[in-house]
Amino acid sequence: GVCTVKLDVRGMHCSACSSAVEAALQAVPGVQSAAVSLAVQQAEVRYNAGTVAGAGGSGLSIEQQLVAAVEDCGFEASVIG
Ligand code: 9UX
Repeated sequence: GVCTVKLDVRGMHCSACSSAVEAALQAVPGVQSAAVSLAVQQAEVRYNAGTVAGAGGSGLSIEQQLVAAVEDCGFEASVIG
C-alpha cells in the first residue's frame, strides 16, 4: 500500500533548492510523489511499500534512502516522528 513519511529538511534557501530536493526524492525507487515546502523546511513523501528497494539493494530502509537522497544533493534531512 501507499505510505507517507515526512522529513525535516534543513538548508534550503530558495525554490531551486526545494525543487532539487523534490527531484532527488522522486528519483528514489518506489516513491510516488514528493512535495517539499521551502517555507516550513519539510518534505512529505508518498511511496508504495510494495515496490521500494529491499534486501539485495542498498540494504537501507526507505526512510534511510530518502534521507540519503536529500543529503546527496547538499541538504540535511531527518525523519519526523
Ligand atoms: Mo539559489 Mo537555493 O542559489 O541553494 S539554489 S539559494
